[in-house]
Amino acid sequence: MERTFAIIKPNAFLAGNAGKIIARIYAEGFKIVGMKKLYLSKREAEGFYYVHKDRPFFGELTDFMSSGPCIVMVLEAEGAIKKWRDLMGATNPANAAEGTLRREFGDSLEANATHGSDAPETAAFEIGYFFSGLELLM
Ligand code: YYY
Ligand code: MG
Repeated sequence: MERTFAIIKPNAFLAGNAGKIIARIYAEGFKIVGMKKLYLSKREAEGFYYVHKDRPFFGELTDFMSSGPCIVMVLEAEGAIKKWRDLMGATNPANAAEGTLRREFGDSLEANATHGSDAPETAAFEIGYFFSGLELLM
């Protein structure tokens, strides 16, 4: 079993789509081993997206991520990292396949509804950024 880290981003949360996304997560066979609602500060969003700090979109991305509540989750499944990225679809909702979450709930490249870790190392960093071991007991 593998774990990945997921976010329901502020645009999806504020549009009332968190419930639909969580239902889809269960329907696809993930186990949600950790989940909480957070309202990130600008500084917390910058820490999370630190890998992108030199990219031109960093300022706007971290403004967006601190513009409303999100839901952060740890998902468990066989091959969870790729499985979750496949379910999310392409980064830009305009390029995301029919049936993916970003296609259905994404509003723009920046406000693309969901986040998912892209590798085991980033999953470990991202899970540890938001969750303590005591929050992930089962
Ligand atoms: O992993 P993923 O979320 O699919 O894309 P990343 O390349 O890691 O970028 C993180 C985040 O930044 C993306 O979900 C939207 C936003 N973004 C942007 O606003 N403009 C870009 N040109 C590229 C990414
Ligand atoms: Mg990424």
